[in-house]
Amino acid sequence: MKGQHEKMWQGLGLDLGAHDALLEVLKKGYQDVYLAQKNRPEGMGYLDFVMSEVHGLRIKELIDEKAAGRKVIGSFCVFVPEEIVRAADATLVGLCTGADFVTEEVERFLPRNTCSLIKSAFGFKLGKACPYIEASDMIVGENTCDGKKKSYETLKDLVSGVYVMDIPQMKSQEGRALLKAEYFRFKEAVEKLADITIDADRLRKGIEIVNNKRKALHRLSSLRKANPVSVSGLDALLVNQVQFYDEPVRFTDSVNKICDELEVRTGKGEGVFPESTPRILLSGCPMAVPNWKLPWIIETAGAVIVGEESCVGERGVRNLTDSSGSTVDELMEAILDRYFKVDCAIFTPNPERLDHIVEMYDAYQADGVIHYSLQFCQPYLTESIPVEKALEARDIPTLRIETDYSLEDLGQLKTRVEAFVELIG
Ligand code: BJ8
Repeated sequence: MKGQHEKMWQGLGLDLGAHDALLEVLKKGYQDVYLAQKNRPEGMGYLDFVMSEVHGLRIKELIDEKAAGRKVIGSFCVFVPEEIVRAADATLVGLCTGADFVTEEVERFLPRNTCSLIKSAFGFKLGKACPYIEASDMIVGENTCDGKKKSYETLKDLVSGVYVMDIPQMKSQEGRALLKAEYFRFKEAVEKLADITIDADRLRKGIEIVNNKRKALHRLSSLRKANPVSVSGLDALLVNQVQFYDEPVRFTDSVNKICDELEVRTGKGEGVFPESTPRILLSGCPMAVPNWKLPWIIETAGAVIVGEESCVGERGVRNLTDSSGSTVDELMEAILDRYFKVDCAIFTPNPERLDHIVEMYDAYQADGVIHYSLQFCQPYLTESIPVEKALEARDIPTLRIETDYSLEDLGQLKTRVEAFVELIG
C-alpha cells in the first residue's frame, strides 16, 4: 500500500516516516495475530484486504467522496448517530484509538493517568499518523466519561472542526430530553456542514442502511451461539472493528457472505475450535483496531470468545432503529429511542448492563466472563466490581482484567487467563 499512496498521505499532512513505521508494526501484528489462525472462514479474506488498505484505498475513497462534495465526520463513540450522518450523504468514520503512539508527547497535553484510548487519539493526531482524523470535516467529541469530556477541550486546540455533543448521565426523562435536544442540534450541524436539508425520506434511507449493517452483525453474533463455534472471537472482533471504517453497504454484503459460509459450517457441525473448548464472554471497554492483546491471549490460552458485551460488539449494535415513521420528528424520536438504550458505564445507575451480560452469558452458552477495563477508566473499572460480585452470586465464573495498550503485562495476563481457562474448562 505504501508507494501507491504516499502522495495522498503527504497531502493529508501525515508524517511519512512515523506513518510507515506504524504500518509496519500493524502488518506484523496482523500476521502474528490474524493470519496465524487456522481454519478461518474464506470470507475473512475481504477483511484481510480491508485491513491491508485501511490507511490506503479506504482513505482514497473518502478523499474521492470529499472531492465530489460529500463530507466525512469522525467520531469516538457509538452515541454519534450514523443514521443522521448518512441522511446527509456524509460518511461517519471511527478515529484511530487502538494503539499507543508518541506517548511522551501526549503526556505534555494530558495527565499520565488518562486511559490508553484517549491517549491514543491524541497520539495519532500529534504524531500525524491517523489519515481518518486528517480527512474529517467534523470531529464529534461526546461528553461521556470525564477523561474524554475534558480532553476535547484540549483537542480543540490541536485540530479544527471539533464539535462537542453533550450526553446525559442518567436514564431519566430529563436525560432523554437532553439527548433529544443534542440529536436535533447535531442534525442541524450536519445539515449545515453538508449543505443538505434532511427530510423524512433521507432520514429513513439513512436508518435503513445502518439497520441493515446492524442486522448483518446480529446474524454473525447469532451464529456464534452454536457449539462448536464456526468463527473465532478474534475474527468476529475484527468484523465489529471494521464496521467503523468501511463503506456500510459493501461491508453489510461482505458480512452477510461470511454468515452464509458460517451457516454451512455450522450445519455440518464444523468449528474453528473443538466442541469442548471453554467459551468466554468478553465484557467491558471497547477495543479499537489494533487492540487485539487480550482476545489473542484468551484464544491462544485454549478458550474461544463467543460474544463481546462492548461498544465494539453487542452494546454498540444491539438495537435497530424503527424506520416506520413518516415525518422527520417521528424518525428522530425512533433514533432517540434506539440510542437511549445504550448501556454505557457512564450512566448512573446502569442496571441494564448487568442484565445484558447475564442474558448474553446464557444465550452464547458461555462458561465464564472476562471483564476488561482499561487502566484509569473510572466508569468501567468502578462498575466492574459490582458486576463481578453480581455474576459470582449467580455462579458465573468471572475474571476482572485491568490493562492498557502496552505489552508489558503480557506474561502476567497470560498466566491469569490460562488459570481462569483451566478453572472453567
Ligand atoms: S458509549 S463505552 S464508545 S463512551 S475507556 S474513553 S469510557 S476512560 S470509550 Fe465509550 Fe461511548 Fe461509552 Fe461506548 Fe472513557 Fe473509559 Fe477511556 Fe472509554
